[in-house]
Amino acid sequence: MDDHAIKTKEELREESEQKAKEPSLYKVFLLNDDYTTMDFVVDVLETIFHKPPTEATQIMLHVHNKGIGLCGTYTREIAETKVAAVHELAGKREFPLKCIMEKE
Ligand code: TYC
Repeated sequence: MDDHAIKTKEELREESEQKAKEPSLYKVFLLNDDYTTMDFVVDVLETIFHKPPTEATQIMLHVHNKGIGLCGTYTREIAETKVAAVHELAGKREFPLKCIMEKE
């Protein structure tokens, strides 16, 4: 909408409704590396991202072959929690696995 136009009551109501009902979404990705085991990545996708075994394996292989892969889309707090959980679990096992989030 043109910034200089005066908004109708309906436009203002729609805007505030949208703000209240539609939080921003974030994509969470895993990155490939040479050291993290395939089994561990599949485990991460099953336990942290709740992927069924077959899909977890497909995503892991996609990351292995392409360098990056989508694990899921979440609201900001959930995405932040997933990223932290991946890094915490990987750190415990001394794997350099990286997980990033990007606003949609
Ligand atoms: N490239 C790793 C290997 O060959 C496997 C791997 C897959 C690592 C996905 C990280 O996000 C990753 N062991």
